[in-house]
Amino acid sequence: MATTVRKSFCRVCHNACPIQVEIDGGRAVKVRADASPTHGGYTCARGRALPDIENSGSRLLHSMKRTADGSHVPIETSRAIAEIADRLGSLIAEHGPRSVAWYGGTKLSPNPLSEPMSMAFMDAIGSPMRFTANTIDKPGKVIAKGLHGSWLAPTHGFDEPDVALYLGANGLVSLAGTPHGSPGRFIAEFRARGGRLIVIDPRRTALAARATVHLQARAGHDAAILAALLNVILAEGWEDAEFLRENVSGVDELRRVVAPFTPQAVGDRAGVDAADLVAAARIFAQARRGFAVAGTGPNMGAGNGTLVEYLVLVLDTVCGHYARAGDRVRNPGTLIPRVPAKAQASPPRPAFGIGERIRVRGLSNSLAGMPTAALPEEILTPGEGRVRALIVLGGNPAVVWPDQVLTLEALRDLELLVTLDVEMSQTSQLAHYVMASQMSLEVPGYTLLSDLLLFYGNASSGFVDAAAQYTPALVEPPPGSDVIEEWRFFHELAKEMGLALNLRAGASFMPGSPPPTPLDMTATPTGDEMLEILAAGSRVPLAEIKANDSVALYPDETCVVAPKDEDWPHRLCIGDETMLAELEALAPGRWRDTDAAFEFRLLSRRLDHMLNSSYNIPATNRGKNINLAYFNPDDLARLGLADGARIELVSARASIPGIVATEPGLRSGYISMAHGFGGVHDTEAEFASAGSATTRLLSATEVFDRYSGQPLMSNVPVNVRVTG
Ligand SMILES: Nc1nc2c(c(=O)[nH]1)N[C@H]1C(S)=C(S)[C@@H](COP(=O)(O)OP(=O)(O)OC[C@H]3O[C@@H](n4cnc5c(=O)[nH]c(N)nc54)[C@H](O)[C@@H]3O)O[C@H]1N2
Ligand SMILES: Nc1nc2c(c(=O)[nH]1)N[C@H]1C(S)=C(S)[C@@H](COP(=O)(O)OP(=O)(O)OC[C@H]3O[C@@H](n4cnc5c(=O)[nH]c(N)nc54)[C@H](O)[C@@H]3O)O[C@H]1N2
Ligand code: SF4
Ligand SMILES: [Mo]
Repeated sequence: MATTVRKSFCRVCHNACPIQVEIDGGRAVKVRADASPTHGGYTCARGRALPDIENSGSRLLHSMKRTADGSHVPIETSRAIAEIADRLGSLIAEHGPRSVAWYGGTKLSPNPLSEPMSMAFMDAIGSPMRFTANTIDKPGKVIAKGLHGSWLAPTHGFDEPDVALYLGANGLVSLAGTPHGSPGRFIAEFRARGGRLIVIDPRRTALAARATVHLQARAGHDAAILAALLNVILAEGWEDAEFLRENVSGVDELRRVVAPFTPQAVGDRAGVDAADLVAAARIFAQARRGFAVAGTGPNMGAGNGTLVEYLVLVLDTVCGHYARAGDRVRNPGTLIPRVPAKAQASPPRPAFGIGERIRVRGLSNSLAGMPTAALPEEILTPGEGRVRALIVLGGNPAVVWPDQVLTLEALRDLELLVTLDVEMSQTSQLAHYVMASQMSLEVPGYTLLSDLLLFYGNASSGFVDAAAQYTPALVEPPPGSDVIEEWRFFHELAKEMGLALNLRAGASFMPGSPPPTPLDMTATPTGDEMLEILAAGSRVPLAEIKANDSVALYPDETCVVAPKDEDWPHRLCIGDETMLAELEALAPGRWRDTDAAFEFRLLSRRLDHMLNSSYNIPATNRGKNINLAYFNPDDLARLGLADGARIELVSARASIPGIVATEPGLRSGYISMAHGFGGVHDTEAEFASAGSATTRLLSATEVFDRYSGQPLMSNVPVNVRVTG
């Protein structure tokens, strides 16, 4: 067969890089960047390794069933679906629909149909127990937006900012807080234009190295630091007074609560110079346009991610970082209904304690979804409605859910654990059934996720200008394999259980979105037919997007921010009572020192070559298959340790092995180590091949965000035991 080159976009991470895929003998053999107006020919090493990822020796080519002795044997996919249908049917009959839970991980993203079809299935069985990785990531973003209200026009975001503040986010590696495209080029061009960069991170990250001001603060003090910045801005009169007067409530309440957070007191506490805090506040507030964005670190570092995200929104609001009447909307969405823009606030709304309740710790559903960190207890707590079955799609609870000890106990306690995965992940090793899934190049797709990111958080990611790309399936699954598209699994399962499914449109929460489409349960639709349903009502018809074989811009010159309606009563709220009460409790003088018994704090971090636990294979890790424990060189010298030394990290909860490495830019007293590694059997062989699970050191129940249930996952008190 001749070699052909087809265009597509990479679905390994959310950055949607346009690619050219060389296909030989029906297999992808090479991936290179495609020139494009959006990404400027950018790809990363992971994307270019896509042929190796999809054809790797560890790729799962057949579904698996667990046998009585705990090992797995291949099973025909259709047979597995019939058996799962049968088991689910009996569990629902015996324990009710709530006994069936679903968890979607980061790999929901390669296929836009995965999540909507999962939801259609959960609707059909009538279970509210739907969990995602969002509540162990940055759940505060969505909850805080609920409490604060949203501006019904764009934020400045990536649209020609003069200032950017990154709080514990490292976009140059994670592509979080950078627009679609090359993150390095975005930052370089921003700096070259005179843009000023503020980074707050205990580690001198690649991004911090390019900053105008790097506040190398202690972890876990982000709420206090943000309060100090707000205090300086309001005290100096640098706020956007007119915007606040017209559109915002709670200014006086905020002013009162942030007043005790002086730069001196907060600087002393967080280990930074008061003068640097003041400088950062001045730079941020005196810029014309800008954004602030928080990453995972501050969301995980003190069990108060919602408060941190709320104060980040407040910072942008106080500085008026919003499009005004007459401004053009550069990205009104493409594969979703047109987002109308008006220079006015949509008011705060209930954001937590809504919908289904968890039976432990008073936790419940929130705008960020059900609290994933509480699902293990929900599984292990006897009583009516107890979760007995869990379907995991593109996630890896066994190594990434906080509190691995509790998680493994819960996963082992389930009567039915099903995973949809592409390899025998750590979670799959515990599953009753593992459904071998098709991979991205084998399924059609489009950049719906990029549009949905517009609603996620200010300046989180996405296209700056309206753009979209469709890709057909480029290759067939490997010969002799028996793999299934994730959405089809749910379609087949529903058929088998005699259920009817209704598919919601991609942005079903938007006004103007069509009602759910009843699916023909006697038919076997194609992925392309399903994508049509999902894009119903889109601003640009799917046919038009399909007509371009690469990413294209779909501007709408007529989309301009309309003026505020006359007598529009609503305002953004920067004085939310619950948030301010939580902040008040952190005021200087009310601080308590905790965990003095632990010498170090363990920080979360991301690695260039990985995506959480996915694709730890030679083509991506190039021999670096374990997660090293990075230390400041002075700390290592004091401990008498050198690179490669074996240690034990000990928290109040558990201990894990680690291998030492030096990171000169890390603040003393911290260890920086990636999650998503390790095994489930606690063996030396697992450590040698896959490193260790930092989630084992975490407790889900000690320190946690009371709105999302997200526990302390960074800044975790640990001691170091030298073992050799
Ligand atoms: N200690 C600590 N814990 C953390 C974090 C941290 O910073 N520190 N970060 C948290 C965050 S932000 C997140 S998002 C979560 C991640 O939580 P998860 O999403 O649950 O974990 P991933 O490791 O991303 O899991 C991806 C799984 O999908 C599989 N996979 C890969 N490609 C495909 C595909 O095409 N189809 C299917 N069906 N499966 C596929 C992979 O093999 C892997 O098993 O972890 C959280 N946990
Ligand atoms: N290459 C790569 N890219 C990824 C991923 C990956 O695994 N690899 N994962 C993806 C996922 S799921 C997500 S959610 C995003 C996450 O993207 P980011 O949020 O940018 O995640 P990190 O790169 O870990 O950066 C977090 C930073 O927070 C700092 N930090 C830790 N604790 C604290 C604290 O208490 N306060 C402050 N101020 N800083 C702190 C850490 O030192 C670290 O530099 O990345 C996505 N992109
Ligand atoms: S940044 Fe890398 S992994 Fe992400 S979409 Fe682009 S090429 Fe793929
Ligand atoms: Mo994440």
